[in-house]
Amino acid sequence: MVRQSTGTRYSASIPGENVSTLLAHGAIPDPYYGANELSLQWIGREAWSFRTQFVADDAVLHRRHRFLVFDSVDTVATYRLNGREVGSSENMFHPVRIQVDADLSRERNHLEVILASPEREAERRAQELPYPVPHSVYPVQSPHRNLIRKVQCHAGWDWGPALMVAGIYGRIFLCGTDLELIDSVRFFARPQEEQLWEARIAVDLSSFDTGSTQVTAHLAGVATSVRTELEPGRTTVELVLHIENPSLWWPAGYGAQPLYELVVETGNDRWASQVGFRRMEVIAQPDEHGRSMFFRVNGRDIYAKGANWIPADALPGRISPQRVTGLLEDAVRANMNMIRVWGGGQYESDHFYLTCDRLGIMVWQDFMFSCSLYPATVGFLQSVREEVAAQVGRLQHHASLALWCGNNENVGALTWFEESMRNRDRYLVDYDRLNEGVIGQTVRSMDPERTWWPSSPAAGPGDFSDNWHDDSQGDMHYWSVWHEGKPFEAYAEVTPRFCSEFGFQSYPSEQSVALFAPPEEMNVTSPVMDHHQRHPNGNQLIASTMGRYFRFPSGFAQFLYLSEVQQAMAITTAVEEWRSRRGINMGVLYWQLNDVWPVASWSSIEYSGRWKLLHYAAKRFYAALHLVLLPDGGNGMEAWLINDGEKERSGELLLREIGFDGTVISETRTHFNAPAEKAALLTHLAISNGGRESGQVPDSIARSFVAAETRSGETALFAAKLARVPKQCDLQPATIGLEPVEDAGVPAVRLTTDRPAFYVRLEVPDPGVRFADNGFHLLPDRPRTITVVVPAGRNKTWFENNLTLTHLRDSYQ
Ligand code: BMA
Repeated sequence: MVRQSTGTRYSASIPGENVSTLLAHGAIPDPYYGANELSLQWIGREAWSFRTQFVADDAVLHRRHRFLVFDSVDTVATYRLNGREVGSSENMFHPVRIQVDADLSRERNHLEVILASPEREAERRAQELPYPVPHSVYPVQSPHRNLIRKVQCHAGWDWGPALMVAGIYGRIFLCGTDLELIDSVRFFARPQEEQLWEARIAVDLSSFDTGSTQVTAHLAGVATSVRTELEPGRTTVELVLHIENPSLWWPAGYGAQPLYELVVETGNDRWASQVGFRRMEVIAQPDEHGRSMFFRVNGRDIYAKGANWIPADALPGRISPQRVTGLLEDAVRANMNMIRVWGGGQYESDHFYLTCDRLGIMVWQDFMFSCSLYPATVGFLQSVREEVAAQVGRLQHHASLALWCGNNENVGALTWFEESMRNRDRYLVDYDRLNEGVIGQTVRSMDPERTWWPSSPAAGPGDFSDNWHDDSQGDMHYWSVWHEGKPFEAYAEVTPRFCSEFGFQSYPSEQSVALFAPPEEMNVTSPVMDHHQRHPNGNQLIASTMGRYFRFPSGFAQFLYLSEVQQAMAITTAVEEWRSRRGINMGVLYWQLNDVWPVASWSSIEYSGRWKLLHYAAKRFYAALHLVLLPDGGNGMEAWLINDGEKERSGELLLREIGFDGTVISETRTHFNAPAEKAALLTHLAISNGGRESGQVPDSIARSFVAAETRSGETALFAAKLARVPKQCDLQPATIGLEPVEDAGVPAVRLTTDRPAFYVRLEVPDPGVRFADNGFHLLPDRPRTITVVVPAGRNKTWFENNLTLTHLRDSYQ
């Protein structure tokens, strides 16, 4: 790699980028530590080049046409082969295929990819625009990121650093052909009659001559071929296969994920991947509440449960298949069945989508446009047309791909800027040219059977309202609790048909904070902590929410812990309310699953990979069968059983009011029936004076809480809930016993307590440790045994010596 302005050279590995390379050479400090990011902004203002030498394979040299192919080049690039310029590109979201017939030498070849400064390139384009096209601005921000086709959050976000990397990702390879190459293979499967499916396979070919080729498809033991005539240019060939009785692909929790290998061969090329048989529909139909919004798979109405995905790292060079697999497996471990690939990030790797296919994670796929207005110039639209065709061609065959969505919050963005407020018509026309005119039109022509959803949030196609506050139709981004500072109780005031975003921030663990802050900065409002908080008033919102609900924590460690507790509490409140309205609401995706660096954010898994308490809470609140206690609006509590399963459940419910000293104040036992695929109100419990004691100062001190238990066959469920906000509860100090045990050969800890303890957190200093449950409530008469998965290299003794425990009463004096 060469820094163009100085000629300084560094050995580099590809896939990778300049920032990771400089760091590996010790040429820059860690961009994630302290405020180092600020001193590294020069990197994005420089041009860089990557050089290599190679000898071409005979197999390629013998072909009539030869190509150099790059999966993704970030961003504005010129290509030189053996000293001659052979091509250029300006969009990292489509592959670059450069014809190098005469330029490829039989001897050693010298290849150079020169990457212009992304920041200067964006600035140059801004100068050329006939009128400004604004974008959202965060505390550290590279300007005009919306004018170049690069991962939008590389320029800085409200959870991410501004690191305008330049690099090359995915594969670089040479290929040769005498006539044609396969650009993409699209797969359309539908049941024809009982047990018989028709699989239509569209093979998109590029031909470089006139001639003919044989196209063959193999699937599930069946094959078919067709001979086709080719002219130079693009041709699509269709093949039809009939597959008897294929096993159906289901979302996680609803059934298995059988996948079939699909192989397409032509005279000169071969393509292979995996496909699944399923019918995926989005049901957006008028009903008594407005218009529905839910996914129906193989005829079953699916309740979508999941989170929003952002890139796995701010530095693309650090994103490995292992990390992606780990995050997706963690999503499924928390009972998720859907991930939204958010529009400010990137179209993910093939590995990502294959993993989603394998795990049963439905993918809500945004196109990569976010929180901004975008130009509608001829060149920009043409570049996006190529991008969309490439991405639809690459991803369309995946069973997991559930829906195409035009962008993130770009309709809302029309109201964020002075320019677009003053001249909405101009910007709305531009929006529509890009959104419907290019993206929607390309999607519909290449993938007519999959739902095209114009934006997130959106009321639906052809509707240009921003849908932020409309819970009658479409998908909703419900941000009133975080951005508008409303109390958690406000979640109950809306019933989104499908909530594709809502979130609440927390800090990561002390261990993660140590990745960026020196000991003397371990104070929530220290400069470094402020630097790792990108939401302009995020720290104030976290602290003021603590004041609203909790007794203020006694120290820094307690503050971090409590920030996780309140985040888990916020999202649990929302999900439990909305799942109890199953039918009207049919999906929840919280913001956000993961982090791109160590930071205060809305994520449930921190950058290190450690699960925050929210992720453990998600495992509980997304369970297919979930027992919920909800305030009844008065002094009592309702017990609900949410049943996503196909079977009705019946059994016994025990509902108790318990004092904070552990004394049972009252209890009721009832029989319940909870129908399949419904949320059922089981019973109601009046609490003695709402858990309060009158005549006390303050009069609102609560002395009790509610616990519910159900037993239905082998399945036992438990829920406990404070009847008042935690700061008003007279929580008692508890002595918790921790005993390392084994549970069926698996390491575990047994916990006992002399008093009820809330939000009990187990912690060890290794982000790879997974507890079967964490952040739970512990009662004296309900000891718990929690199994633990300890990463390789850590033994039982290490675990026992490093395990610590805290709970809510311990967070304050
Ligand atoms: C949303 C997202 C992101 C953002 C988040 C938190 O609306 O789409 O743009 O990071 O809010 O503010």
